[in-house]
Amino acid sequence: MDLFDLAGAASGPAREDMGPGAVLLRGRALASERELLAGIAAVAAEAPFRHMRTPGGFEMSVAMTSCGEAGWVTDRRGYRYERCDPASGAPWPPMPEVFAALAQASAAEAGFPDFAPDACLINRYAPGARMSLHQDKDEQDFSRPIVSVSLGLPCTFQFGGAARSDPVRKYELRHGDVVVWGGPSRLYYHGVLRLKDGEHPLTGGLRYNLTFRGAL
Ligand SMILES: O=C(O)CCC(=O)C(=O)O
Ligand SMILES: [Mn+2]
Repeated sequence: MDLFDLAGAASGPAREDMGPGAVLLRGRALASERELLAGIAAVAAEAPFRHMRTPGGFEMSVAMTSCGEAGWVTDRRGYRYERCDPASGAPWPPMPEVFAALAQASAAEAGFPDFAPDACLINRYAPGARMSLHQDKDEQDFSRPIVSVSLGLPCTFQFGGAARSDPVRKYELRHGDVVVWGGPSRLYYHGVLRLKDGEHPLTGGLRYNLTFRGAL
């Protein structure tokens, strides 16, 4: 370790600019990694992970569930937020306090001090799962940012621009990393390349992603 590394370690994890209003906060979720994973398990015990279908009829490779006042769903009728889990008819599980606190603190650090998420989509990737380039545009009000937390196996995250054809940059997202995008980049295209095989001490062969939104 040289002096530069020591200085970096002393001043906390790095912060990388990804574009206007978009920032990668390395390691911001590490301090609450166990509580976050316990929260995911508690939510999934009530609202199990499922592979939903796109409006075009394709089964998504990513398994999903949600918590908070609304959950993101897709089926033949389209993409939308629902207050109840269609699988059970019951309201989505409440958002664990540790989720909301991390989302709020991360958004504030990225320059969005008043973010209070009402929805958290939980994505679970097994090796081979991917999420193609898309915009998050099913929310009511785009003045609120997206906060995305990565846990478990690393992935390659693509972050582009306002048009699907804009060039994309690739970022390796590792366990504990948080990405926030809002303001001018709120509707930027993004996606996740096929997850590679691996083994993580806390999640085994899986990657989890929490995306916090202001949906309603
Ligand atoms: O898994 C990720 O890092 C991104 C997930 C995502 O873009 C989404 O759920 O809309
Ligand atoms: Mn997205």
